[in-house]
Order: sequence, then C-alpha cells, then structure tokens
Amino acid sequence: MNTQDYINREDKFGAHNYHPLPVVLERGEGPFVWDVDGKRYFDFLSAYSAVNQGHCHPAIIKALTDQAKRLTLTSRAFYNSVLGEYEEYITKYFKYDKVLPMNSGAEADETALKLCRKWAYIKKGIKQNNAKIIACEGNFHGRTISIVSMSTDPDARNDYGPFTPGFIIIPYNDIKALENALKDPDVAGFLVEPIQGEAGVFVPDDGYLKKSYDLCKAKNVLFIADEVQTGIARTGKLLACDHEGVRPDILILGKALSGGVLPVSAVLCDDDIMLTIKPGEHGSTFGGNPLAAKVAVAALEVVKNEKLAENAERLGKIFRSEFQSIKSEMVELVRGKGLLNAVVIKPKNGKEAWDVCLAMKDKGLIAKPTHNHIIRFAPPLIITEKQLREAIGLIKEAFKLFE
Ligand code: IF1
Repeated sequence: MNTQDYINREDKFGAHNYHPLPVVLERGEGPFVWDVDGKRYFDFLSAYSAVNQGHCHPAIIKALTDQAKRLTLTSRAFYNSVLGEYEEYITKYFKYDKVLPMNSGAEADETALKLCRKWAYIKKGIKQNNAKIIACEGNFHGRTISIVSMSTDPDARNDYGPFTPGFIIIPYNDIKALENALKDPDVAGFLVEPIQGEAGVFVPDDGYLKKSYDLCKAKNVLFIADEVQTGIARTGKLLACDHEGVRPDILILGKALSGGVLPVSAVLCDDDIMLTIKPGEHGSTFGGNPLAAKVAVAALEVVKNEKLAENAERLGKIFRSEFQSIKSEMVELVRGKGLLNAVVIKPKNGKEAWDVCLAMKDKGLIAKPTHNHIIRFAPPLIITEKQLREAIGLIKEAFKLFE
C-alpha cells in the first residue's frame, strides 16, 4: 500500500470530521515522526501539545507496558493499588487538595463546569438552575454539546442546537468586559484559556490573568483555567498561569498529562469545591484507571527531570527571534509563549497557510493551519537547540519557495 491507498481507505471507512495534511505516519520517536515511505519529519504540532515529552518516551512507555501486564482497569466500583499513589503525586505536584481523574480534555472541562455549578448552589447560595459561567469569544474547550454551547466558532456549533443555557460570552483579553459581566450576582465562574490555542495562539496582555483572577475573587466567582493545551510546560512554565503567579480555583489538565500515550485528563481544586460532589454524583468508566495513573506519574516525572519548561522557555525565544529574520511577505507576525507559537500568514499569489504547510512537509517538517491563515508551531518540548535550528532552516527553505 502507498500513501494514497491509506488515505483512500480512511476516506471510505472513516467519518469525514477532519481534513488532514496528506501524510501517513507510522512511527514516532522524540521530536520526529516517519511516514509509511520511511520519510522523517519534525513534528511541529505535537498532536496539539499532547506529546510535549516527545513521541514514545521510553520512561512513559515502560510505565505503560509494566502496568498493562498487571492491571489495566478496575472501574471505580473498587479501590486499586495505583490510583491513590497518582492522586497523592499529582495533588502535591500542582499543590491542590484533590484531583478528579477523567480521560479527555472535554470531559475534564465538563467536570469543571459541573463542579462550578455544584459549588454555586451548595456553597455560594445561588438559586437552583440560575448559575452562570462566563467564557470568552474565540474559546476552545472541547466538542461536547455543553462546551460548544459556549463556542463562538460556527464550525464548532452550527446545527448542533438546542444549546445548554447559562453561559455569558465576553471578549477575550478585555478586563472591562469581565468587570461588567461580574456585576451579575448569579455568576459562579469564569472559564478561560491562559492563551487561546485554537483561536491562533492568542496571547493576552501581560497582567490579564492576574487582573481577571482578582476581579473574580472580589465577587466570590471561581477562576477556572483550562490548561489542557497551555499546561504541562508548553508555554515555558509548568502552567501558563504561573507566568502571572495566578493559582486557579479549578485547574483543568489533559493532553500531555499522559505524554500522548493514552487519554488522561484531570481536574484539580481544593476541598471546599471538590467535596461538593458526593459519591454517585459524577464519574467515568475509565477515569483514574491504573494504566492512566502510572502513565501520568511517569509523564509528569519526565517534565520535571528533563526540565521541559525551562527548555520551552529558552528555545521559544530562539524560535520567535529566528522567525523575525525570515524576510517573507507571507509572514505577517509570529506570536506565542515558550514553544506554543503561531505565525499569521498573509496570502500571496493565491498561496496561503495550507500551501506553506505542504511545502514544509516536502522539506521534512509537519505543522497544520488553524483558521485558514494561522500556522501553529508546537514541537515536542524535548527538542534540542540543534534540532530546533535545523527545523527552522527547513521552514526558511519552504518560505523561500514562495518568493
Ligand atoms: C479537535 C483545537 C487545539 C483544548 C483546550 C480542551 C480541549 C482542547 C484548550 C479538549 C482540545 C484539540 C482538540 C482537537 C484539536 C485540538 C485543538 F484545534 F481543536 F482547538 F489544540 F487547539 N481545552 N484541543 O485545546 O480536549 O477532548 O480533545 O482531549 O477537536 O479537533 P480533548
């Protein structure tokens, strides 16, 4: 079978809910992936920041395979010997009283919404069914019906109504708008991405997170940070909120929490919020399974032992300054933090971001556009400076083709 055969087979038997770049990958190691023809690529998407530790990190794979031979799933109907170890590890790692383990990022966001509403009725005293949660224009928190009920992206929400009520949408990076929305006494929480990934790596003004947090605290409103994409060292700190010293009331993690090995997500908060959910009021078949628990501990160990946040911080600066030196009419601007960056592409002679991605693919680097004109560049955080500079060289060669 050749590349096109693989593509045709997926087209015939699989849902058409994606439009992938025409490359068929079959192996990954560190910052690299190989296609079915044996061609090597730098992976500059990292599965949307899920493989921060690099593809198939040996320590994480070992944790997976060792546990897979012992016990993979008990369900939460019974205790197991691994979950408590993971819960203690991750709560001390991020300094929260408790963790509620889930699987996908969307499930973790949904869990955060439910915790916020529970807290609103049981602790804040908001009248039943009146709790409101503020979210931002351009948000991306997952693909479930309640989450897309907050979305302002037509592609994410069209034809999926009727929508879940109880959300107030305000502009991102707009303190005045938040201040205004917080006048409503029924507001229970503010759900925000510290950097908006899907919107095209939209980095808010310095101080936005801290000011938002302070406004929420003044109104007894929960500050809920969705760090599914920005967390786990991606932006140059363990959490993007760490850049402003903000400790979210509810912290949402996913993706690289497992190093991309299997779906692991988590919601962390302190007892006064977490204990509003009683036995039988929330759950998931696979949430907190022994395999996920062992993999997540290994994945977090790698982040610390290999100093991934420091590496992301240092190499991100090099990436953005090197990109400034790419003299291409198609490069409108580059923005980001750590190794979560994006380039806004100005179309030229009918060529746009997609064409640049195809050219980079031919040069041996894969990345994907978001919203037509923006290319996200997010390599695994284990990439070395030498590899990064080699990758930037390939990007420059690709842009030269459009001179
Ligand atoms: C797709 C986007 C990125 C996320 C944040 C929760 C979730 C995501 C901040 C949900 C997931 C993924 C989903 C994937 C593409 C990718 C994505 F383009 F969709 F928006 F990264 F920016 N919070 N993001 O970024 O986590 O349920 O997927 O585990 O759906 O196309 P999930």
